[in-house]
Amino acid sequence: MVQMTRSIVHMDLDTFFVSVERLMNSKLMGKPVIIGGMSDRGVVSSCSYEARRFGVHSAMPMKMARALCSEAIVIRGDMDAYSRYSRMVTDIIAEQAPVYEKASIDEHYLDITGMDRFFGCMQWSHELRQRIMKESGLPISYGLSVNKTVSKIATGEAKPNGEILVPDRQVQGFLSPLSIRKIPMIGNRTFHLLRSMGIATIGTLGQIPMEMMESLLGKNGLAIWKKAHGIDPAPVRQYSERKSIGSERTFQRDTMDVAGLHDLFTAMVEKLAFQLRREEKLTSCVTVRIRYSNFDTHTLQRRIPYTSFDHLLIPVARELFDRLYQRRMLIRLVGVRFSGLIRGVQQLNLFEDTSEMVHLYLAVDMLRKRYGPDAIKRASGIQLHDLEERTAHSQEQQAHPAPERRQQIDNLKSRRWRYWYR
Ligand code: DCP
Ligand code: MG
Repeated sequence: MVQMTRSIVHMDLDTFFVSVERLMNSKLMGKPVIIGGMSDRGVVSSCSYEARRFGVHSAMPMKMARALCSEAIVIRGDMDAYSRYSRMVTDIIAEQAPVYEKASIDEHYLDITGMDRFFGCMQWSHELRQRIMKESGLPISYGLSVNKTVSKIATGEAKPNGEILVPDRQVQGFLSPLSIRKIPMIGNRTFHLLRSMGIATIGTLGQIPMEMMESLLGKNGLAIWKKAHGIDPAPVRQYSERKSIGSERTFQRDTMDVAGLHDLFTAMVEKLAFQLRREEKLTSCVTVRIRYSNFDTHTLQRRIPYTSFDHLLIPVARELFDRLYQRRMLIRLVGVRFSGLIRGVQQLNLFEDTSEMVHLYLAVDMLRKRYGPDAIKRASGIQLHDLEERTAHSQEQQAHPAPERRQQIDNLKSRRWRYWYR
């Protein structure tokens, strides 16, 4: 069977957090703006092009960014607003695109294969981009090409405020002169290794035999080799708000112990939030469920700004439970679920300016990664031991497949949201 050439769009908002701040305060237009925590230990989340001219870039330590650009206006994050605008853009895309994937808080992949029969893919994408900019007020760029990798690289080249088409026959010519850094997956270490071998451009990288790349970098080497040749069969995975992770407990003996149940929610949320962070995901919706002894089941859910932090999620789960638990009746089952998942890592320092908090999370997650999810728990969650011992069965479900391991490791290594190649 002849494989049909696909038409894949990658759209990414320009200087997303900064652009939202500019919508709320037009005085920030044309000025160097940095979004990041005030503490020296924080890193840059987003920065305007005026700040980039001084060498500032995302994930750079704030201290360094301020040293490079002392006149920059530094703003603490407003995750609430960013989440609202992120949803607004997703809603517009969802209305127009046949298949789309929300890849992070500000980027989407669209599979518009076949659209050319009606409009022409470039025209269709152009109109969608115009609509997004008009309705949200935010600048956005896109790349249109034959697969996700090439389109993502094209978006990077189109920025700021641009659009690029890379047709099938031009893929090699487009990639060749670009720096190897532009290949998603090439982190700092791989970059320096390849640079030390005199490899600077994707074109040169493409001349290295596949076997050599594999022996040099293992499986990763093979994947990089493919990307350098513009090969990427990965499908656009339809985004669903309903994909979720959750946890449920059924009690052997039904209970009315509210304090114990609060502790149980703490422990369940803590475990799930750790799972989010480990998989580099954020949630934007919490659902709590209770079942009374007579099997009456009630659920309540709340949309929240994107997060993966237990100290933000625990109060939401507890509050939902308090609102649900109105009839002083015995409870048979409780559950909590996170949905509206996207890929991403929240910069804690943006919102909580205590570096102790950042370090606490890092330390706790490290212990859990090494010794297992139960290695360390909140004190309030510990008393729930009693309750847990009575647990007849505990069920953890995952309604979607775990993301590719390789990508997780790469994301962790580069500690960035998604631009591995910058
Ligand atoms: N982000 C973050 N920490 C990072 C990287 C990103 O908090 N290390 C947040 C802030 C960004 C948003 O994610 O605004 C989107 O990330 P991008 O990499 O797309 O960066 P920008 O949208 O800011 O800039 P660009 O115009 O290059 O896309
Ligand atoms: Mg962006």
